[in-house]
Amino acid sequence: MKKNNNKKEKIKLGLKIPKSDRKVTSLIKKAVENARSATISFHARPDGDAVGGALALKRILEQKGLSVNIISPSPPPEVYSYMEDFKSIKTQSGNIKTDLCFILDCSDSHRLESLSPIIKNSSKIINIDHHQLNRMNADIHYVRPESSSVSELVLNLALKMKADIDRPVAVCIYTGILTDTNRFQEKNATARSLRIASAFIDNGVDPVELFSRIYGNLPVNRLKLISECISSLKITPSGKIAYITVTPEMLERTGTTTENLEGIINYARNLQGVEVGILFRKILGLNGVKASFRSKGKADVGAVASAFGGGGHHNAGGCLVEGDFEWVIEKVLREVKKWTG
Ligand SMILES: [Mn+2]
Repeated sequence: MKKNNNKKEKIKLGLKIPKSDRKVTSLIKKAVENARSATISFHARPDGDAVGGALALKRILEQKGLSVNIISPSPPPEVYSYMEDFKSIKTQSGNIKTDLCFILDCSDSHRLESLSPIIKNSSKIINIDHHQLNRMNADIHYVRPESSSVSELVLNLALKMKADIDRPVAVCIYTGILTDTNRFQEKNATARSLRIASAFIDNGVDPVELFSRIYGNLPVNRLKLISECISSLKITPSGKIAYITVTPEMLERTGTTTENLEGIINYARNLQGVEVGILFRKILGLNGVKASFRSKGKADVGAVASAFGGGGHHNAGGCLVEGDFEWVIEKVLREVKKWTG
């Protein structure tokens, strides 16, 4: 396939928007047609899906003549700086008195952290999300838990608005799908998300280059953290539960932050014979432990997390449990064992 180097050229995807999404996307389309300006925001400590979805949406709305701001509650990861217009993302609230306010990938307004009060004063709020449980207050809800990513929903909206999907938009959306499906490894790697990726690759998106920009760029201190985490790994006598424990000292020693813990839980879950992987993290200055769960079998870890006041879905969940480190671990393991036997 000849690579297309013209950024402006429109990509022909040959994809239709899902029937069930037509009504809500046409509502959003109307709102966009009646607006002149928009703000886009997303959850704090944004990931590839939040950043990619927002940058794609910005470009699409600008095409329709809107002036658009992206405001992030915390700095977006530099690893995504290859995306067009990345530098335009602001971290200060600035002027958000815009006609529309899009909130992406955010299950709860608390996850907007410092921005949550500002968003409340905004005019029309459009909530685009794919979390199982979404508690956002908004005027229009476009929430699809079955979708691979928010970026895929942004693409559906672009199709509805008959926007030009050019290479920069495709790169952003591809990034969102790739990162949110954990490299096409999780349940949300649907046939449709793979079809979208395939159409983008046919039109000049380079999957090897994007993969190496995102995953072939591992800082040494993160590898040191992974090494410490793996050293902490324990497996219960049944062999069905594996858990990693993380202390603030481990982060300090390796010069890393909690963001660097992303994905490390998979080392526990992916072990042979293991059904549930857990990551326990001691919280600095708090008598509590954060537990994250991943399962690959019948164990419903969302239910386990809910039992401790947290949440999630069948294969992934998280909660914060008050109490001493060792005591919490024991208590949580007992709950998980109800599922693994
Ligand atoms: Mn997402």
